[in-house]
Amino acid sequence: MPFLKTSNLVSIERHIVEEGAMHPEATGEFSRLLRDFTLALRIVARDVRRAGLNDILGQTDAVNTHGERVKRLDIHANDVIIRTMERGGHLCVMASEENADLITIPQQLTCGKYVLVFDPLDGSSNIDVNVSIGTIFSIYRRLDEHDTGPGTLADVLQPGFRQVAAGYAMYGSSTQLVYTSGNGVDVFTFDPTIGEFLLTFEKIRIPQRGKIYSVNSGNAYKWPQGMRDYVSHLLRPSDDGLRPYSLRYVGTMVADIHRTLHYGGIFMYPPDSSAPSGKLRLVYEVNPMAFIMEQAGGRATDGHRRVLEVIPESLHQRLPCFMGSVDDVLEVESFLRAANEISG
Ligand code: P6P
Repeated sequence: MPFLKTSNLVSIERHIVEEGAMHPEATGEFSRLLRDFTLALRIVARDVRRAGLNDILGQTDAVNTHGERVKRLDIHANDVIIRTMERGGHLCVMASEENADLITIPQQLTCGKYVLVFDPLDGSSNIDVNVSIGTIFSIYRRLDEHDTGPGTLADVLQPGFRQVAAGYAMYGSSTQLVYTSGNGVDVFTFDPTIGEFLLTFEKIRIPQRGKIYSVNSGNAYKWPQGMRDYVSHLLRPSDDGLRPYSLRYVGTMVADIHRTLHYGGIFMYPPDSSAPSGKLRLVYEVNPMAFIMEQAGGRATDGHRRVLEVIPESLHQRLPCFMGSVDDVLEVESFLRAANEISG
Protein backbone atom coordinates (compact mmCIF):
# COMPACT_ATOMS: atom_id res chain seq x y z
CA MET A 1 0.00 0.00 0.00
CA PRO A 2 1.47 3.38 -0.95
CA PHE A 3 0.22 4.98 2.26
CA LEU A 4 -0.42 4.11 5.87
CA LYS A 5 -3.85 4.98 7.27
CA THR A 6 -3.52 6.14 10.84
CA SER A 7 -5.93 6.80 13.67
CA ASN A 8 -3.62 8.48 16.16
CA LEU A 9 -5.83 11.58 16.33
CA VAL A 10 -2.87 13.82 15.56
CA SER A 11 -3.95 17.35 14.64
CA ILE A 12 -1.86 19.27 12.14
CA GLU A 13 -0.83 21.61 14.94
CA ARG A 14 0.49 18.66 16.99
CA HIS A 15 2.18 17.27 13.86
CA ILE A 16 3.88 20.61 13.13
CA VAL A 17 5.09 20.92 16.74
CA GLU A 18 6.45 17.35 16.64
CA GLU A 19 8.17 18.05 13.32
CA GLY A 20 9.48 21.32 14.74
CA ALA A 21 10.98 19.39 17.64
CA MET A 22 13.13 17.64 15.03
CA HIS A 23 14.76 21.04 14.36
CA PRO A 24 16.23 22.27 17.69
CA GLU A 25 16.98 25.65 16.11
CA ALA A 26 13.27 26.10 15.37
CA THR A 27 11.87 29.17 17.07
CA GLY A 28 8.23 28.15 16.72
CA GLU A 29 7.68 30.92 14.17
CA PHE A 30 7.18 28.42 11.36
CA SER A 31 4.63 26.50 13.46
CA ARG A 32 2.72 29.72 14.09
CA LEU A 33 2.85 30.57 10.37
CA LEU A 34 1.34 27.19 9.49
CA ARG A 35 -1.30 27.55 12.17
CA ASP A 36 -2.37 30.86 10.58
CA PHE A 37 -2.36 29.23 7.14
CA THR A 38 -4.53 26.30 8.21
CA LEU A 39 -6.99 28.87 9.62
CA ALA A 40 -7.13 30.51 6.18
CA LEU A 41 -7.71 27.09 4.59
CA ARG A 42 -10.54 26.34 7.04
CA ILE A 43 -12.23 29.61 6.11
CA VAL A 44 -11.81 28.97 2.36
CA ALA A 45 -13.09 25.39 2.79
CA ARG A 46 -16.17 26.68 4.63
CA ASP A 47 -16.90 29.26 1.95
CA VAL A 48 -16.29 26.84 -0.92
CA ARG A 49 -18.82 24.47 0.64
CA ARG A 50 -21.38 27.24 1.14
CA ALA A 51 -20.69 29.01 -2.16
CA GLY A 52 -23.99 27.94 -3.69
CA LEU A 53 -25.86 29.25 -0.64
CA ASN A 54 -23.80 32.43 -0.33
CA ASP A 55 -24.34 33.32 -3.97
CA ILE A 56 -20.62 33.87 -4.59
CA LEU A 57 -20.48 31.56 -7.54
CA GLY A 58 -20.25 32.90 -10.99
CA GLN A 59 -17.87 35.22 -12.76
CA THR A 60 -16.77 38.77 -12.13
CA ASP A 61 -15.99 41.27 -14.85
CA ALA A 62 -12.33 40.99 -13.84
CA VAL A 63 -9.67 39.21 -15.86
CA ASN A 64 -6.52 38.04 -14.05
CA THR A 65 -2.91 38.53 -15.09
CA HIS A 66 -3.19 35.55 -17.44
CA GLY A 67 -6.21 36.85 -19.30
CA GLU A 68 -8.49 34.36 -17.55
CA ARG A 69 -11.89 35.61 -16.37
CA VAL A 70 -11.82 35.54 -12.56
CA LYS A 71 -14.47 33.68 -10.62
CA ARG A 72 -15.81 35.50 -7.55
CA LEU A 73 -14.74 32.63 -5.29
CA ASP A 74 -11.18 33.12 -6.59
CA ILE A 75 -11.11 36.69 -5.36
CA HIS A 76 -12.72 35.75 -2.06
CA ALA A 77 -10.22 32.95 -1.36
CA ASN A 78 -7.34 35.24 -2.33
CA ASP A 79 -8.54 37.96 0.05
CA VAL A 80 -9.04 35.47 2.90
CA ILE A 81 -5.50 34.12 2.60
CA ILE A 82 -3.90 37.58 2.30
CA ARG A 83 -5.83 39.06 5.22
CA THR A 84 -5.24 36.02 7.43
CA MET A 85 -1.51 35.82 6.69
CA GLU A 86 -0.33 39.44 6.57
CA ARG A 87 -0.83 40.13 10.28
CA GLY A 88 1.12 37.22 11.79
CA GLY A 89 4.54 38.85 11.48
CA HIS A 90 5.96 35.70 9.86
CA LEU A 91 6.03 36.81 6.21
CA CYS A 92 8.09 39.43 4.40
CA VAL A 93 6.23 39.09 1.10
CA MET A 94 3.53 37.01 -0.63
CA ALA A 95 2.71 36.20 -4.26
CA SER A 96 -0.53 34.87 -5.70
CA GLU A 97 -1.85 33.72 -9.07
CA GLU A 98 -4.53 36.40 -8.67
CA ASN A 99 -2.10 39.30 -8.18
CA ALA A 100 -0.03 40.61 -11.06
CA ASP A 101 2.61 41.97 -8.67
CA LEU A 102 4.10 41.06 -5.28
CA ILE A 103 1.78 41.29 -2.27
CA THR A 104 3.66 43.46 0.22
CA ILE A 105 3.12 43.41 3.99
CA PRO A 106 1.40 46.69 5.06
CA GLN A 107 4.08 49.00 6.41
CA GLN A 108 2.44 49.28 9.83
CA LEU A 109 2.77 45.50 10.25
CA THR A 110 5.88 43.46 11.14
CA CYS A 111 7.82 41.61 8.41
CA GLY A 112 9.05 38.09 9.15
CA LYS A 113 11.57 35.71 7.59
CA TYR A 114 9.26 33.60 5.41
CA VAL A 115 7.77 33.92 1.92
CA LEU A 116 4.36 32.51 0.95
CA VAL A 117 3.33 31.88 -2.67
CA PHE A 118 -0.04 30.38 -3.55
CA ASP A 119 -2.76 29.70 -6.04
CA PRO A 120 -5.79 30.52 -3.89
CA LEU A 121 -8.32 28.49 -5.83
CA ASP A 122 -6.89 26.16 -8.45
CA GLY A 123 -9.37 24.71 -10.90
CA SER A 124 -11.61 27.75 -11.03
CA SER A 125 -13.11 26.54 -14.32
CA ASN A 126 -14.74 23.77 -12.26
CA ILE A 127 -16.13 25.91 -9.44
CA ASP A 128 -19.69 26.24 -10.77
CA VAL A 129 -20.17 22.53 -11.44
CA ASN A 130 -19.13 21.27 -8.00
CA VAL A 131 -16.00 19.50 -9.23
CA SER A 132 -13.07 19.37 -6.78
CA ILE A 133 -10.95 22.54 -6.58
CA GLY A 134 -8.06 23.39 -4.31
CA THR A 135 -5.44 25.74 -2.89
CA ILE A 136 -1.76 25.21 -3.74
CA PHE A 137 1.06 26.77 -1.70
CA SER A 138 4.80 26.94 -1.09
CA ILE A 139 6.78 28.47 1.75
CA TYR A 140 10.41 29.68 1.47
CA ARG A 141 12.81 31.43 3.83
CA ARG A 142 13.75 34.93 2.66
CA LEU A 143 17.23 35.19 1.15
CA ASP A 144 18.60 37.37 3.98
CA GLU A 145 17.07 36.08 7.22
CA HIS A 146 18.49 39.07 9.13
CA ASP A 147 16.63 41.54 6.91
CA THR A 148 13.56 42.86 8.74
CA GLY A 149 12.31 44.99 5.83
CA PRO A 150 9.83 44.17 3.08
CA GLY A 151 10.58 41.13 0.93
CA THR A 152 11.63 41.44 -2.71
CA LEU A 153 11.01 39.69 -6.02
CA ALA A 154 14.31 37.83 -5.51
CA ASP A 155 12.89 36.35 -2.30
CA VAL A 156 10.01 34.92 -4.35
CA LEU A 157 11.93 33.78 -7.47
CA GLN A 158 13.86 31.06 -5.64
CA PRO A 159 14.39 27.60 -7.16
CA GLY A 160 11.99 24.94 -5.90
CA PHE A 161 14.67 22.95 -4.06
CA ARG A 162 14.71 25.83 -1.52
CA GLN A 163 11.08 25.26 -0.49
CA VAL A 164 10.73 24.89 3.29
CA ALA A 165 7.24 23.43 2.95
CA ALA A 166 4.60 22.99 0.26
CA GLY A 167 1.31 21.32 -0.38
CA TYR A 168 -2.29 21.70 -1.34
CA ALA A 169 -5.76 21.65 0.13
CA MET A 170 -8.37 19.81 -1.91
CA TYR A 171 -12.02 20.80 -1.42
CA GLY A 172 -13.65 17.55 -2.52
CA SER A 173 -16.01 15.09 -0.82
CA SER A 174 -13.95 16.02 2.23
CA THR A 175 -11.34 18.73 2.67
CA GLN A 176 -7.85 17.25 2.71
CA LEU A 177 -4.51 18.97 3.25
CA VAL A 178 -1.53 17.25 1.62
CA TYR A 179 1.68 18.65 3.09
CA THR A 180 5.42 18.19 3.14
CA SER A 181 8.23 20.02 4.90
CA GLY A 182 10.88 17.76 3.40
CA ASN A 183 10.19 14.81 5.69
CA GLY A 184 7.80 12.86 3.47
CA VAL A 185 4.19 13.59 2.51
CA ASP A 186 1.36 13.49 5.05
CA VAL A 187 -2.39 13.88 4.52
CA PHE A 188 -4.70 15.62 6.98
CA THR A 189 -8.47 15.38 6.66
CA PHE A 190 -10.61 18.22 7.99
CA ASP A 191 -13.16 17.19 10.64
CA PRO A 192 -15.73 20.01 10.63
CA THR A 193 -17.33 18.73 13.84
CA ILE A 194 -14.19 19.69 15.78
CA GLY A 195 -12.67 22.19 13.33
CA GLU A 196 -9.37 20.33 13.09
CA PHE A 197 -7.23 18.85 10.35
CA LEU A 198 -6.42 15.29 11.58
CA LEU A 199 -3.56 13.15 10.28
CA THR A 200 -5.14 10.40 8.15
CA PHE A 201 -2.37 9.14 5.85
CA GLU A 202 1.33 9.19 6.76
CA LYS A 203 4.38 9.21 4.49
CA ILE A 204 2.56 8.59 1.20
CA ARG A 205 4.71 6.69 -1.35
CA ILE A 206 3.71 6.90 -5.01
CA PRO A 207 3.93 3.55 -6.87
CA GLN A 208 7.05 3.10 -9.04
CA ARG A 209 4.79 2.81 -12.09
CA GLY A 210 1.04 3.29 -12.65
CA LYS A 211 -1.56 2.55 -15.33
CA ILE A 212 -3.17 6.00 -15.62
CA TYR A 213 -2.08 8.99 -17.65
CA SER A 214 -3.56 12.43 -17.11
CA VAL A 215 -3.42 15.09 -19.82
CA ASN A 216 -5.79 17.30 -21.82
CA SER A 217 -5.96 15.24 -25.00
CA GLY A 218 -7.85 18.06 -26.67
CA ASN A 219 -4.44 19.62 -27.25
CA ALA A 220 -3.00 16.49 -28.93
CA TYR A 221 -2.98 18.08 -32.39
CA LYS A 222 -0.59 20.73 -31.02
CA TRP A 223 1.78 18.41 -29.12
CA PRO A 224 5.40 17.81 -30.11
CA GLN A 225 5.99 14.50 -31.91
CA GLY A 226 7.63 12.85 -28.88
CA MET A 227 4.50 13.48 -26.80
CA ARG A 228 2.27 11.97 -29.48
CA ASP A 229 4.57 8.96 -29.81
CA TYR A 230 4.47 8.46 -26.03
CA VAL A 231 0.67 8.51 -25.75
CA SER A 232 0.36 6.17 -28.76
CA HIS A 233 2.74 3.83 -26.92
CA LEU A 234 0.60 3.95 -23.75
CA LEU A 235 -2.49 2.99 -25.77
CA ARG A 236 -0.87 -0.01 -27.51
CA PRO A 237 -1.76 -3.23 -25.57
CA SER A 238 1.33 -5.02 -24.24
CA ASP A 239 1.84 -8.75 -23.59
CA ASP A 240 2.59 -8.07 -19.89
CA GLY A 241 -0.76 -6.37 -19.44
CA LEU A 242 0.87 -3.08 -18.34
CA ARG A 243 -0.71 -1.32 -21.34
CA PRO A 244 -3.06 0.14 -22.44
CA TYR A 245 -3.17 2.84 -19.77
CA SER A 246 -6.41 4.57 -18.79
CA LEU A 247 -6.92 8.31 -19.24
CA ARG A 248 -8.19 10.30 -16.27
CA TYR A 249 -8.33 14.12 -16.44
CA VAL A 250 -10.35 16.32 -14.06
CA GLY A 251 -8.98 19.64 -15.27
CA THR A 252 -8.12 20.68 -11.71
CA MET A 253 -4.40 20.18 -11.10
CA VAL A 254 -4.97 19.50 -7.39
CA ALA A 255 -7.42 16.67 -8.14
CA ASP A 256 -5.31 15.12 -10.92
CA ILE A 257 -2.15 15.26 -8.78
CA HIS A 258 -3.99 13.84 -5.75
CA ARG A 259 -5.15 10.83 -7.75
CA THR A 260 -1.69 10.36 -9.30
CA LEU A 261 -0.09 10.49 -5.84
CA HIS A 262 -2.34 7.68 -4.58
CA TYR A 263 -2.66 5.45 -7.65
CA GLY A 264 0.56 6.22 -9.53
CA GLY A 265 0.91 7.03 -13.22
CA ILE A 266 1.68 10.40 -14.75
CA PHE A 267 0.21 13.91 -14.86
CA MET A 268 1.30 16.08 -17.79
CA TYR A 269 0.85 19.57 -19.05
CA PRO A 270 3.22 19.45 -22.04
CA PRO A 271 4.32 22.31 -24.27
CA ASP A 272 2.37 22.70 -27.50
CA SER A 273 2.48 24.84 -30.60
CA SER A 274 0.27 27.52 -29.02
CA ALA A 275 1.81 27.32 -25.53
CA PRO A 276 5.55 26.55 -25.83
CA SER A 277 5.90 26.65 -22.00
CA GLY A 278 2.65 24.83 -21.28
CA LYS A 279 -0.05 26.44 -19.13
CA LEU A 280 0.85 25.80 -15.49
CA ARG A 281 2.78 28.36 -13.49
CA LEU A 282 6.18 27.37 -12.09
CA VAL A 283 6.24 29.38 -8.85
CA TYR A 284 2.88 28.51 -7.26
CA GLU A 285 1.63 25.43 -9.15
CA VAL A 286 4.44 23.31 -10.63
CA ASN A 287 7.08 23.80 -7.90
CA PRO A 288 4.88 22.91 -4.90
CA MET A 289 3.49 19.85 -6.68
CA ALA A 290 7.01 18.81 -7.76
CA PHE A 291 8.19 19.01 -4.12
CA ILE A 292 5.24 16.84 -3.04
CA MET A 293 5.89 14.31 -5.81
CA GLU A 294 9.61 13.98 -5.05
CA GLN A 295 8.94 13.69 -1.31
CA ALA A 296 6.52 10.82 -2.09
CA GLY A 297 9.24 9.03 -4.12
CA GLY A 298 8.09 10.30 -7.51
CA ARG A 299 9.73 12.41 -10.23
CA ALA A 300 8.92 15.85 -11.65
CA THR A 301 10.56 17.40 -14.72
CA ASP A 302 9.80 19.81 -17.54
CA GLY A 303 10.56 16.98 -19.96
CA HIS A 304 14.33 17.09 -19.45
CA ARG A 305 15.17 19.25 -16.38
CA ARG A 306 14.29 18.55 -12.74
CA VAL A 307 11.54 21.09 -11.93
CA LEU A 308 13.01 21.95 -8.52
CA GLU A 309 16.26 23.10 -10.12
CA VAL A 310 14.70 25.53 -12.60
CA ILE A 311 15.52 29.13 -11.64
CA PRO A 312 12.31 31.19 -11.98
CA GLU A 313 12.75 34.28 -14.16
CA SER A 314 9.36 35.90 -13.56
CA LEU A 315 6.49 35.67 -11.10
CA HIS A 316 3.93 34.07 -13.42
CA GLN A 317 6.34 32.09 -15.58
CA ARG A 318 4.86 28.93 -17.07
CA LEU A 319 6.71 25.59 -17.26
CA PRO A 320 5.79 22.35 -19.01
CA CYS A 321 5.41 19.59 -16.41
CA PHE A 322 5.58 15.80 -16.34
CA MET A 323 5.20 14.40 -12.83
CA GLY A 324 4.23 11.18 -11.06
CA SER A 325 5.66 7.64 -10.90
CA VAL A 326 9.39 7.53 -11.60
CA ASP A 327 9.17 4.88 -14.34
CA ASP A 328 6.38 6.74 -16.14
CA VAL A 329 8.15 10.11 -16.08
CA LEU A 330 11.43 8.53 -17.22
CA GLU A 331 9.55 6.83 -20.05
CA VAL A 332 7.96 10.03 -21.41
CA GLU A 333 11.37 11.74 -21.18
CA SER A 334 12.86 8.97 -23.35
CA PHE A 335 10.19 9.51 -26.02
CA LEU A 336 10.70 13.30 -25.96
CA ARG A 337 14.48 12.85 -26.23
CA ALA A 338 14.21 10.30 -29.06
CA ALA A 339 11.95 12.57 -31.09
CA ASN A 340 14.26 15.56 -30.53
CA GLU A 341 17.25 13.50 -31.63
CA ILE A 342 15.44 12.47 -34.82
CA SER A 343 14.28 16.02 -35.54
CA GLY A 344 17.80 17.26 -34.74
P1 P6P B 1 -6.81 22.92 -19.39
C1 P6P B 1 -7.14 25.04 -13.88
O1 P6P B 1 -7.60 26.16 -14.61
C2 P6P B 1 -5.67 24.84 -14.21
O2 P6P B 1 -4.93 25.95 -13.88
C3 P6P B 1 -5.16 23.59 -13.50
O3 P6P B 1 -5.77 23.38 -12.27
C4 P6P B 1 -5.44 22.47 -14.48
O4 P6P B 1 -4.54 21.40 -14.37
C5 P6P B 1 -5.29 23.18 -15.83
O5 P6P B 1 -5.53 24.58 -15.61
C6 P6P B 1 -6.31 22.68 -16.83
O6 P6P B 1 -6.03 23.35 -18.05
O7 P6P B 1 -6.13 23.69 -20.49
O8 P6P B 1 -6.63 21.44 -19.54
O9 P6P B 1 -8.27 23.30 -19.16
